[in-house]
Amino acid sequence: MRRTRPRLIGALATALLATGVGAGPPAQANSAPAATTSAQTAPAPAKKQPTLAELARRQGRYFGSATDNPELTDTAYTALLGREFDMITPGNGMKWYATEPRQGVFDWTNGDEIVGLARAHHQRVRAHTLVWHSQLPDWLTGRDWTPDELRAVLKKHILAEVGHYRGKVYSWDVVNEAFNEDGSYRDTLWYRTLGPGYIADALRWAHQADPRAKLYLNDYNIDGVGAKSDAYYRLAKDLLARGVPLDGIGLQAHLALQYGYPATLEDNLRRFSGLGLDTALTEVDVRMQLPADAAKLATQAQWYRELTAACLAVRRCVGVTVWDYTDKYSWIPAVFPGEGAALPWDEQLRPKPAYAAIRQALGGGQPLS
Ligand code: 9MR
Repeated sequence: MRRTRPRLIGALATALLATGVGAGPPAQANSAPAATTSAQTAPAPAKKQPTLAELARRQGRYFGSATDNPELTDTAYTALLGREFDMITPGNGMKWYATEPRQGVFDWTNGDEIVGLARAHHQRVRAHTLVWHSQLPDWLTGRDWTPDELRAVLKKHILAEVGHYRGKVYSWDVVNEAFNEDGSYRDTLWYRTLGPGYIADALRWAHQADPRAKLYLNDYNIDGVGAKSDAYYRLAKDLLARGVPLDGIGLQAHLALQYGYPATLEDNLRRFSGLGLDTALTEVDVRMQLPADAAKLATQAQWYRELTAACLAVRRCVGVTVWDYTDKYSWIPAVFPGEGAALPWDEQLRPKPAYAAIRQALGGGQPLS
């Protein structure tokens, strides 16, 4: 019996914390005082803060987050995801390994779950991604294909997937990460077997299957002007000249404090706009070497502020998406050991200085000091 007491106290403390007792005032106190005698003594009801989505909408933009199916059982996480954002990207659920695990056998379970959740919260979906060299099923990578065979496989996949989500998604990342750092074509299954024409083909098939979806090419390290983003600029110009249905360029913006802020981001967005294309920041995170400290978090906040402002400054930049919103579910620590803390909310879903900085850039409030 003696051992039950600490447990009870622990459970009580957890329950109190969960209801906000002892944790300071709730962030969004909406309740009016229970009984007041005079209007003069009644404190003004606290105003509900606009969300990132609401702030972005006032600027004619969206503010989005990626998410992933395993996280959706976390109710605190999904509540914030549903509240704060108006655009959702499935981090993995629409990739080839998930959607066509066996040749010709399609599985929409994960993608549908995320589209359903987005709908329930009146959010749109940036669908991701159709043609990529990574996260392909073994049946596709485990054998050789003739060009004719592979073209047929690719066409069938795109028509099936884009057809399934026709009318349900805002945009598609049709081709993901097609170039090397020096601007040469990445040596992938697609390029090796089909040549560079696979990109135009993929865009045409996607357009055929959902004429209203905005079709994007998407890549990392094309945030600033440089050899790799030049390659996209040339390709985009060429595709448009040939009447290929391309609507936008997605700049992933996986940034790292140790590599510096891409100072030419805004110029880069502007030159794509000049071609008549939309742009978007599609997978934003700003990682750092751990442990995080106040100075690093302040720099990170400044970067989030700047990149958000850069998008607002360029007419055709349609929105910003963070690659999940909380450090709890960031891909960074698993891939870059010793790095992390890349997102605007920490692992306990508490907003970091970056969150206030984004709000400020969107015109909605002061940064945290
Ligand atoms: O967030 C995704 C992560 O869960 C996967 O393990 C990873 C596998 O490569 O892919 C992540 O998302 C990537 C995105 O699809 C394309 N750009 C880079 C992202 C981070 O790797």
